[in-house]
Amino acid sequence: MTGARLTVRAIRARAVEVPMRHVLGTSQAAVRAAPLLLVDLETEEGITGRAYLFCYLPASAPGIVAILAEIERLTQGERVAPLDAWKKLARRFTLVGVQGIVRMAMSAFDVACWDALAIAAGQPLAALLGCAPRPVRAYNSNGLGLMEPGPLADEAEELLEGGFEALKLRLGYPTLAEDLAALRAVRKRVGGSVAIMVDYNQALSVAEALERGRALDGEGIAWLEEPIRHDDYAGAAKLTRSLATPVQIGENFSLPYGMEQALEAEACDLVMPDLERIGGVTGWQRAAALAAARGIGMSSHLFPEVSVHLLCATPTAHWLEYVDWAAPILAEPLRIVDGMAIPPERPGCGLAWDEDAVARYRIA
Ligand code: SMN
Ligand code: MG
Repeated sequence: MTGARLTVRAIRARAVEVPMRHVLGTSQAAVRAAPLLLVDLETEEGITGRAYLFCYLPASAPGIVAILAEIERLTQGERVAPLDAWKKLARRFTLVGVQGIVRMAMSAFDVACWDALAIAAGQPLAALLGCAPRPVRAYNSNGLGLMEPGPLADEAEELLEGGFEALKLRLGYPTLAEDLAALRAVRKRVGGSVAIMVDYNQALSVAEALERGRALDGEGIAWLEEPIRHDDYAGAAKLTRSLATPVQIGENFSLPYGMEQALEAEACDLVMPDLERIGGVTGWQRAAALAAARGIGMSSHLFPEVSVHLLCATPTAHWLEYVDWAAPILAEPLRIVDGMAIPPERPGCGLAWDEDAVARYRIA
């Protein structure tokens, strides 16, 4: 089978809702379970490529499934060729808009295509992209939502298990004083050598972000993530110019074009595209080239299992965001050793479903 040419036969998608070990209490909403859509791309040759999406809401899943059915109709019988498929699908979906859940469905198909190609080549995805798979440094992004400083510090300590040397804290409490109290409680507990990223999830106005950002400048945080509305690039540029702390954005970049606009506007110091919004492996590679041309550090958002391969192939790779949300439904969850994510040596991305767990958490 090695090196075989692959042909699209069918796309299967199943929705699961997986309880999270640590509640993700963001400034916008508390997330207690991960609504995931598991995608299987079956080929005529018998190889199956896999991907999963994070749907944010269980209600998003049926819409994505419907778009995947349309993608199946448009690609059935064609060679598995993700760049060609992206071009064709982007054209077919232009009138509805290559954005939102349309772009998420396209990204899942793209990832599944690359997975199938890597499996057919007998290579881990990183190797297919031209890199030796190697450990990637990761920060633990589970939990650390908005809560009282005491339990927050306890959770921070617990999250260092696995040898993590970096954590992400959600901020955006009603007052700056509460933000500082949360951050200082975590810092005190984990010590000065642990990197702390902070994420506001777009909670602030530009004026508030200037005030809170200046106060945080003295606290030694690794980055200040999404302090304001994600698409206010002029506002973000002002913050980037005014604050000493690196400004991080990117989980809401829509396709490489969105990231290019942000970089043109000098809206950030760092970028962290999200696999399902940037356009899968194909979109990621294009985004990585943009970041490399400007020498901007690029981290991943969610999807650590696939992102670990992509960061191996990213010239300005910075940090992998580790979340364990898919681990309960994976036959072989991503390994973390001494705070590093280890790309599996198995062919493909290494995604395989634990079917018993899928049956347990299935919602559609
Ligand atoms: C986040 C991720 C997924 C859901 C909600 C919030 C967060 C992050 O912004 O960067 O991890
Ligand atoms: Mg974020």
